[in-house]
Amino acid sequence: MSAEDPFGDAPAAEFDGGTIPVMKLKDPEPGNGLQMRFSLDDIPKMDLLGKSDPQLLVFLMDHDEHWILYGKTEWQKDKTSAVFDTPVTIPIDDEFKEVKIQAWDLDKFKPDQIDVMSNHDLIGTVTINIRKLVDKPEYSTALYNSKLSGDAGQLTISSTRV
Ligand SMILES: [Ca+2]
Repeated sequence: MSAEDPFGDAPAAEFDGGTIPVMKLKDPEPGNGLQMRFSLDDIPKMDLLGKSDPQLLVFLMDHDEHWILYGKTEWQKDKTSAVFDTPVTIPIDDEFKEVKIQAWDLDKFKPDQIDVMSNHDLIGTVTINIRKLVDKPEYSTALYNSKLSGDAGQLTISSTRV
């Protein structure tokens, strides 16, 4: 994944094409969590037929400077813009400086196929300093994908301390 992500300066953890490993952390202490809600606009069309089927994945960097999947939204079907219902809460902690968010277009929806990311297409990626999200509760940014000629969508994050 890192080769497709010029803005993620660290490699993804060893990925064999199967299910992405998930980082497990204790829930943040009250007041030390940042609950992020997401919306996505101008989603590029990744499928030949129909619109994209977006889902967002949220990554944090581990001690070995690998991005590890930490949380995800639900997926939605056939969208050019989407407001996701599922928030993701990350810790506000000196251990984690940045968060990486990827939008994927899902192509296979059977339960035993949906967590295998090689079944899906990367729409775009952005890496954001967590401090910026704390300072700016409504944060909007473009997603990037070196394989797309145009924009890879516009991500808006509404953040709340929890
Ligand atoms: Ca699709």
